[in-house]
Amino acid sequence: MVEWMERQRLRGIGVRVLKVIDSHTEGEPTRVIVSGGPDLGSGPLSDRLVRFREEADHFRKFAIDEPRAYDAVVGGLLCEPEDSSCAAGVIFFNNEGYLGMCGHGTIGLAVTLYHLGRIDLGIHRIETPVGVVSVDLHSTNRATIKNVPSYRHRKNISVEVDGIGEVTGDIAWGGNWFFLVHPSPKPIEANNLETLLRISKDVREALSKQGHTGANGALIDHIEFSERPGDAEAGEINARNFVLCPGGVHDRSPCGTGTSAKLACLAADGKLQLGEVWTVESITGGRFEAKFETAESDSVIASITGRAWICGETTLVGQAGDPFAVGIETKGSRS
Ligand code: PYC
Repeated sequence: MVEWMERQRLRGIGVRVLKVIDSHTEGEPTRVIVSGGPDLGSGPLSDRLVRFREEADHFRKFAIDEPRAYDAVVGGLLCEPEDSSCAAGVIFFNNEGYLGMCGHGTIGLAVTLYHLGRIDLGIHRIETPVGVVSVDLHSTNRATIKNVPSYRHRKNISVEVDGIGEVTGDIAWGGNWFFLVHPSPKPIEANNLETLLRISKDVREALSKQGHTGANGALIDHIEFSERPGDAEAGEINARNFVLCPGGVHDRSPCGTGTSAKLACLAADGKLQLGEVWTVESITGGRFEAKFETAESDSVIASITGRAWICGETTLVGQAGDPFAVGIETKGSRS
């Protein structure tokens, strides 16, 4: 019913035009809406996110669902920041809903803003629904983000997963909620991708069924498996990871918020020292270099360095009467 009403609403609007810039960060796509997006008013971005979800969710679907995009695309709605010391505000979203923060997306956003001539190289503050982050744009294609404080919420949580048995991991916050499993239940190799997707979805379902959440009952919607590199790469990278995103697809990059959550766990266990560089490679070969500073209490501020490239400047059009103007639901593939 809600879906039907959204379709009617978009049909009623008639022709819709969104200007977007596409980039990818270490292989993971970001689509920034630069004009034509919903007017969410002013106030904290966390409130504007609620308005986006409740009143304008059809824009999210229009911008990143098929037939105009595909499941891996993360969208970013460029917003006027409330805090005037910030260069921009952004609300990130995906094929399933909304994100608190997005690490690869913030690197993509910085490269996009530079491409548009809206920022120079150097350090900029960016407002997100979960707090202000900063980005240091080193060159046209390389940036370091400093994330919101990241922390481990629970250590060594075990869940029983059908067909696999007991899987143990940590629950941690890095701007989104993660369950981090080490070592990975299956080797992190491209030819295991389907199996990793299936197992990670089963782990996520088991966590939810067995009542495990982030702080204040928050849904754990990202699952990260990691493993040590093989001998050949041991000097180059510290770990390889696989991250399941909320919409049922894997992050092509090593996931900025997931890497932040991982650093919080490594720091809490004394396995990574202040300022020490942790290089992580995704299942598709994208790399981030990460390190942390201590924040207040038991959290860390993670810095994540990666590269992004502009790959499209597009005008998305929704003509009146288009039955797929609010996207094609591919929910089946997400479960
Ligand atoms: O880089 O934080 C990230 C991210 C979250 C979901 C996809 N990428």
